[in-house]
Amino acid sequence: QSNLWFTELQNDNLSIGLRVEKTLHSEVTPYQTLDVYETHQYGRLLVLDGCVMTTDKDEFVYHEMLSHVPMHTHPNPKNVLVVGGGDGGIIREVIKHPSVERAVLAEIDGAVVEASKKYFPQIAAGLCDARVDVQIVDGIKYVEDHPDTFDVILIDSTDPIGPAVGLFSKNFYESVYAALKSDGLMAAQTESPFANQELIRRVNQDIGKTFPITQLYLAHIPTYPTGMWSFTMGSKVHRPQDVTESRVKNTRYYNAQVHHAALALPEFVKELV
Ligand code: AG3
Repeated sequence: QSNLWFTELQNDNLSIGLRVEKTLHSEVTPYQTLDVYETHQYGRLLVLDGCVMTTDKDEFVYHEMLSHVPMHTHPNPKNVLVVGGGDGGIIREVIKHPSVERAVLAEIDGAVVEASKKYFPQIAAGLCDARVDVQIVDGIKYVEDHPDTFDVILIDSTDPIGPAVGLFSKNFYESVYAALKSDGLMAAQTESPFANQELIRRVNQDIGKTFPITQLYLAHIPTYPTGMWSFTMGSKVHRPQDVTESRVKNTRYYNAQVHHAALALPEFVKELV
């Protein structure tokens, strides 16, 4: 047994530890530090700036829930934009929808895309699909430059510190609104209801001021801080409550019942919205 442990200091008082079998990769990119570890418990682990981004064993929960809840809420999503998400997990789920004609990935750090292709082939698999357009660009600028273009925009960001701060701002949600077609909708990962209450409250207010329909929803992600994770959807017309069945069959977490269950909020979470 190696005695090497990866520890994410989730805040001043909380951490998660995973025993490391092997360090596979470490680099400092122009934007962040990037590490890949082989772990015993969760398989391969991708880390940016010391934070768990994804692991082989639990990535399906996050990637399916950030994509399929909004993708099913839209009746016919053809043009989809993913902001961040350089590992490709969200894109892989998006292109499971037969209606999708074009999926753009706007990732600021090309090193994340390269590392994912090399160390997480199952997660990155969709990046080579003919419908997918990988752009190594600033997502904020990309969104500003493409008004009235997308049916669905998914924001797969890191935590609201460092390179991702701008992806949690009201200005950004307003440009996302403008980049969506007249019945478009968006969803973003919005951290843990146990650890990030102020952020969730603020983001729900800002998205609520920008979009007529706002919906917080939840999933259980074992390797993220506290394990309880939130996502926030903003929609111009379509309601997540109106989904009746799943259009994708090859999922491991998402189905129509899970879709509706994810919209049910515990009392202490309701207070945040
Ligand atoms: N997006 C990062 C979610 C935030 C995790 N935060 C943390 N570990 N402190 C993940 C990208 C996966 N495509």
